[in-house]
Amino acid sequence: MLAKFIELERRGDELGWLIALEAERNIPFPIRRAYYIFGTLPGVRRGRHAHFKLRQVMVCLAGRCTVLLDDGRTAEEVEMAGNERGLLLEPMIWHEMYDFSPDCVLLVLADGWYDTSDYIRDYAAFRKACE
Ligand code: T46
Repeated sequence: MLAKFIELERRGDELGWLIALEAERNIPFPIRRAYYIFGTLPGVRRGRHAHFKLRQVMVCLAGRCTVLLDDGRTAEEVEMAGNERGLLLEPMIWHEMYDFSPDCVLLVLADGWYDTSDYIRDYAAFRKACE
């Protein structure tokens, strides 16, 4: 299994619910950056890269989408829907996101600041780096 999920414990009561994301507790690294992905148009494929070093956790806050994970040997599709589990995106995992519902919101927590030099955007180069 390439997909590693983190179960996120829901707190609250009949008044409503809350999920806390805590660095080095349920999120297994210090968080340097958070961003969210929304308003993705129909038919769009996002991601299509791997990171050399970055660790990330993705949580689907609303709607749904599909994530493809590929470690250079095997590939796996994961359905993202529901805010009670996070998907751990480790370094050197090629990932693509697609089949977004119009209301999909993906929250991503990362252990590094935005750094374009950490991206591998060429799939052949990624496969070679995996050898
Ligand atoms: C990833 C997947 C899951 C910034 O200015 N700062 C940022 O922190 C990020 C992440 C992006 N940007 C800019 C760069 C582009 O102009 O926002 C625009 C969209 O970024 P990108 O095309 O890289 O978005 P995705 O959805 O393809 O990929 C993103 C992350 O970049 C990536 O690290 O793992 O989500």
